[in-house]
Amino acid sequence: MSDPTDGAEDNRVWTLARRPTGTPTMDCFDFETRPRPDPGAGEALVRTRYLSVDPYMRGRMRAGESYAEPWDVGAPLEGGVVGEVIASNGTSFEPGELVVGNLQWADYVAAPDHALTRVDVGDLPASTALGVLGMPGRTAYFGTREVAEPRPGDTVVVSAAAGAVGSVVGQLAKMAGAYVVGIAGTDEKTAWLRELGFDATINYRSRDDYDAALAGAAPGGVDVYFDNVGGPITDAVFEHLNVDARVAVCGQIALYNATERPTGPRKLGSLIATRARVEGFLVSDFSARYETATADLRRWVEHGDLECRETVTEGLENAPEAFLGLFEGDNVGKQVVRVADA
Ligand code: NAP
Ligand code: FER
Repeated sequence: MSDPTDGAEDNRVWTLARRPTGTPTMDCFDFETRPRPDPGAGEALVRTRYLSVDPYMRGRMRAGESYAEPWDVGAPLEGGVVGEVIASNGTSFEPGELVVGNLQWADYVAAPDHALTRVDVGDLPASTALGVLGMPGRTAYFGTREVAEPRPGDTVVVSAAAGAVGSVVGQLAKMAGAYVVGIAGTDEKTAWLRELGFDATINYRSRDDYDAALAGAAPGGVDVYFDNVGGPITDAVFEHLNVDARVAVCGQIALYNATERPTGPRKLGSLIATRARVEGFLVSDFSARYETATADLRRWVEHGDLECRETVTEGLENAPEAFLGLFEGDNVGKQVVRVADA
């Protein structure tokens, strides 16, 4: 049998070719072939199964500091990866174990013990460790329960509702007894949201009268708004907030490719009479409780109480395209890239 660590094979790696202005394009990425890494002392060799593409990575393409470190020009891109340990050079991991980490967009990576976390997805696909059982699922879990706090009878509006975070938020809000309105960009997505139990949906790409759409979908006004997008959709929702409404600011994807910051204030005047509370959050604020969240989410998925969908792009070579598709609404549910089979 051949030694899987003999370094004979090549390793394909995506690097950042240049920083984009506005909407990123394929020429921002370079696909290189490098030698397969040898795990040094205290490192494991991980073979990538799936990698995650996420909206926040647009921020990593910028030079400025943010909550995520910028990617360096010329250096490998990195993000959420689930992979299999194929060799261990003095780590606590055994070959065959499934791990997640913030790792390179590559076929193989050598990583130290502390950069890897063992995952147990049970009978679910390994990719769920990047979706409902990973960062987006936890974002929905804490953002809904700790920030948005829907109560029975509340009207909850979720934007990017058919995405990785939004689709889970809507289902958790239903579990909390709320009336849930989902906003998404295609009829296929809104049909899926209805299957998930959303009470009303708006396809924001098929109409521009957002105000009338919200009046129809949420006639009693909005008690909770889980904002994944910002921009004109959020402006419209702000006009429908009820007294004591809560707005959880999770993401602003509609603005991530903007070349200038939008001028403000936008609709903040609506917060005065409503005394609404607007609160931003990062999933990492809740890192001490990730295990509880993942255990709950896994149990709900296994019992059929929570449905999750994934859009799987085949092949490491197509990872940038999958990433760019997030800004076009190409994904339903969590967007992942399959790099290698089990
Ligand atoms: P996602 O929703 O699975 O994918 C992005 C979706 O955004 C697209 O499918 C698209 O769906 C929608 N979209 C793209 N451009 C848009 C635009 N201009 N206007 C309105 N909708 C647009 O992504 P996700 O991973 O679940 O993330 C959702 C949001 O949560 C992002 O803003 C992300 O940055 C944020 N987030 C925040 C945290 C945190 O800790 N605060 C953690 C994770 C994610 P449509 O077809 O509906 O347009
Ligand atoms: C994190 C905090 C926030 C993280 C991702 C985010 C990968 C995403 C934020 C966003 O999309 O706005 O620790 O880990």
